[in-house]
Amino acid sequence: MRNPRRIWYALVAGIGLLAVACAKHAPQTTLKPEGPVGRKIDSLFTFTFWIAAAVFVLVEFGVVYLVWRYRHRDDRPEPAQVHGNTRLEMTWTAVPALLLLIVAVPTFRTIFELAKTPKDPIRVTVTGHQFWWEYNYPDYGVTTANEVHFPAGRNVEFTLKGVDVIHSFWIPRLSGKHDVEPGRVSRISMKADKPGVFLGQCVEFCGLSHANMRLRAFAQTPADFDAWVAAQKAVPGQPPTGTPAGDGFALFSVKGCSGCHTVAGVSTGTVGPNLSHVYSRTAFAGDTFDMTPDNLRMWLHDPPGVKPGSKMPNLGLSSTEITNLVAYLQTLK
Ligand code: HEC
Ligand SMILES: [Cu+2]
Repeated sequence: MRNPRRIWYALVAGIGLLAVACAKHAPQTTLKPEGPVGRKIDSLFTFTFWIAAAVFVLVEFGVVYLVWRYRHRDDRPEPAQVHGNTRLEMTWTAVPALLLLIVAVPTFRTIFELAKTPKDPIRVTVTGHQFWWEYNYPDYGVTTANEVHFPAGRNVEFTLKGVDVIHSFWIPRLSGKHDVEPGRVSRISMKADKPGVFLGQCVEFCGLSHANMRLRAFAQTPADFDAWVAAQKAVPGQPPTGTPAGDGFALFSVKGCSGCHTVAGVSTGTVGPNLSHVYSRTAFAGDTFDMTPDNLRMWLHDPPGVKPGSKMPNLGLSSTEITNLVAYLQTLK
């Protein structure tokens, strides 16, 4: 044992890795798909996994056995040295080729099935921004951010667009990943079996806050989805002057928020998320912070301070200005 401590480290790391597999609360596991697309990918994975596992065990067992069987011993002569064995070489070429062929059949079938355009889908255009997701529903005239809603049991077709760097859109329990590239439009479809909330995130390193570019998908009953669409289409009312929210509303233009953010009936900025109904979301800033007045305060105080690299600048707002702006944001339900 040259360095027993290293072996301990390796052991602890190995056990740690193994323990990860026991996680009970794993909202982003791909191993428990909740829709037909996820299931197709998962069964392909399971099939390939068992073939790979069998090959692994056979090869490793063979290596360990041969090392042990022909290990050096002083009292034993050197084993016969051979070079070339046609039958063996043909076997270990043919068997892997056959295995690849077997794996290729369901792989190709799955690829073609997943590429099919779904019937009667809900259409959502996804735009990846550093570091948040924009969702636009062309059929409903709704634009929102970070949280995407769709009816369960119905196909959703996401059209993916990028505007800055490469991102990757992934809702692990519903579907595979798909890159979101600037200058290129691609599509990915999925469906949730039943209502539920699914977490996802950007899976292509895109800058400082890549890890803070998460997303949340709400699969809803058709009635709940319709209600959500109706609420998102509503034009928010303007708060009465003289109240904190009214002052916040005025600050929204004075402080330049309106230049970057859209609020229906008020402003048309597109640099940041659409805020028309921001307070109806459960979280904000790439699904990083829960939607609470305290968190909004923290955010407005210094966005890049709490979310590194964020494209929303620190606007040097005073405490009172923040109080009023938060009061206004809370009216945007
Ligand atoms: C220079 C453009 C710009 C200005 C000015 C700006 N923002 Fe932002 N804002 C952004 C961007 C970009 C994001 C997304 C940041 C992220 O998630 O990394 C954002 C995010 C937000 C969010 C979170 C929204 C969500 O759903 O994730 C809120 C709330 C917000 N801004 C409010 C304001 C307010 C209030 C003002 C004015 C005091 C303001 N912003 C000024 C660009 C701007
Ligand atoms: Cu990203």
